Amino acid sequence: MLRPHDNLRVDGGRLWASIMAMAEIGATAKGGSNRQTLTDLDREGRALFRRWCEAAGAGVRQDDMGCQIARRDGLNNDLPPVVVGSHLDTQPTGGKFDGVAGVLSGLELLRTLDEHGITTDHPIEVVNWTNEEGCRFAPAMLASGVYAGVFAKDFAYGRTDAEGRAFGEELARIDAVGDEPCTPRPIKAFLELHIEQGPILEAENVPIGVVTGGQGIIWLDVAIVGRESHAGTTPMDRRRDALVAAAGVVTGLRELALAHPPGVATVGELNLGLGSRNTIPGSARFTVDLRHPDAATLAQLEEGCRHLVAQESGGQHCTFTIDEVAHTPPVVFDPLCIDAVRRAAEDLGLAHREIISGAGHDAFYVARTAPTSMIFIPCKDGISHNEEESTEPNEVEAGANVLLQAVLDLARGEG
Ligand code: HGY
Ligand code: MN
Ligand code: MN
Repeated sequence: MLRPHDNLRVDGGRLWASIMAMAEIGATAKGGSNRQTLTDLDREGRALFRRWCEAAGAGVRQDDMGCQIARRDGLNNDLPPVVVGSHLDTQPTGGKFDGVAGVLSGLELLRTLDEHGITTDHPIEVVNWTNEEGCRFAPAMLASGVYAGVFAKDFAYGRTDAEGRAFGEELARIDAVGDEPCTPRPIKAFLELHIEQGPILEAENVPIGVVTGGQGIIWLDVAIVGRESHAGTTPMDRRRDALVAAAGVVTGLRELALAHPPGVATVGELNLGLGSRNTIPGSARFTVDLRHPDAATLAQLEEGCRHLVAQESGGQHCTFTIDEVAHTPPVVFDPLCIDAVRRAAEDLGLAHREIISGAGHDAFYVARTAPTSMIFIPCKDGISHNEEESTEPNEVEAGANVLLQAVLDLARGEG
């Protein structure tokens, strides 16, 4: 039985053009994006998003973590909104689509409803979550984490980047401190469209991922301290080489992850301080990113990592510290939201498959406060957090149509 607007579709060309226009802000020489959170480029991208939303008839407000919330009123504004969104901040060598595809698919939803004069029963909101990436200010998903009560606002405001600049100061510097508290509000449902950032959908030639949950994530900061000494005069058995200890941890982590499939372990940042080719490294600071879909196995990975740091440090007569930066347990999304995504894909005649998210997303934290699910679209070779990240116009359009139809379904009032 056809329901109103079942035949409504987004304008895929307009959506693609908007993604390309956003990509010009912080464009890198290799065709990617470097629009890191709370930089002047982020401010520019936020201003563009605001202008676009206002032109589509939506009002835009900001909360005190800088999240932008574009709202299209419903027929009954006492009803909780159906919310979509993702993030506009990027990695330093990021791609055009990570986060942006989800935010601008939400914009396209607003534009489509506006041009067809359609008002849904429930209001609709589109959110640009601040600092999803966590590369400039760790941890990742910082604003959605504050929203869900995982992080205190003061903790977030005090986070500093590599130059020592504080999150709260940078938020104020780009005029992104809204007066609305970044705290849970009544939400009917939250849906986040995102590129898969992995190889499964492309390999199976399936255009839509119905995301049922996400793997758990642990971020650790490790500091190993040995003793600087002369590279030429210090015998091998008298060294306290922090880098040798760190290297043992890096290679041990690889073996640990391989022994716990499909777990993954990554050391993405390693810092030796000033460093000198003829001085034995006395200090090695590095990050550890551990992930697994099973909570107990993720705990085993963490325990194994801690053991490795102690063992390798001891082997080099070094001391060490390990600080936990974030711990996000595995996430299970809401069955009704998952069904809405699946039904939309079916009604659109799009092949789809259930999938667990390997990457972290704002939806992981929002899911603690409201019914939530995600829609994945393929990305070329499964590559992301890379300037070559890419997807196809028809793939973004298909995902945006699933988002549109799922939202229309969820935004129908009872009765
Ligand atoms: O780390 C993540 O999975 C996300 O890209 N912030
Ligand atoms: Mn993302
Ligand atoms: Mn990312």
